[in-house]
Amino acid sequence: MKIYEMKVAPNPRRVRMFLAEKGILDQVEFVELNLQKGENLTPEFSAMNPMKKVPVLELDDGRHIAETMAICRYFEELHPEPALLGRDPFEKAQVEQWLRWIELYFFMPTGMCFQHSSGYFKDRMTPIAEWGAECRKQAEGFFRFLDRHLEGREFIVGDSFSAADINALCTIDFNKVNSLRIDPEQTHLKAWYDRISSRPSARA
Ligand SMILES: N[C@@H](CCC(=O)N[C@@H](CS)C(=O)NCC(=O)O)C(=O)O
Repeated sequence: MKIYEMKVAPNPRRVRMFLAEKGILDQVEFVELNLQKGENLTPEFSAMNPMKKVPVLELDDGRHIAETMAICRYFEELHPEPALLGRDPFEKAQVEQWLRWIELYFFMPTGMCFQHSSGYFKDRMTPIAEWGAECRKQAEGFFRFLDRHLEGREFIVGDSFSAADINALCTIDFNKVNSLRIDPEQTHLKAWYDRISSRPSARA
């Protein structure tokens, strides 16, 4: 199996951390693309993922799966332990709820703030600085929301580590590109961050 990625990009990192938690990182060969040079915009890559985004998983029989959480779901089905997408119907739904909240209200504004403030992809989109600034406010708001949620909690969902922790950590770390960091007053978020970022998978 191969995964097409760019190692410093946040979506591929989510998959790598997920695989590391499952102990199966070495079952996959990683193929590095340079996104800024547009190596994801070629006809060959579009045939794997018409959305032209990484990560993309290539199975040994040549089939492809795009989308970070679809790839994670595939590996969760193949390797159910440790469960990272919930263990019972309620917990699975809770993890899904949090994955959607993190993706829609945290990861998306984080990415939009980066793209619209930095012009990193100005060869393929029109950056709008005001939209970048608006998205920054949304991302800042989610830091505050997470801090409140994590008071008295070890993990984002229930009493075990899940993909929600992975996705929140990767989003917080990616916010370095927006110069957005955990405020020292956000002590619950900081304590959770220190615990989660010290897991070996965070360096995968
Ligand atoms: N919804 C997709 C988003 C993938 C995505 O946006 N990947 C970024 C890298 S983190 C990318 O490939 N960007 C290249 C581009 O926009 O041209 C997922 O979850 O996998």
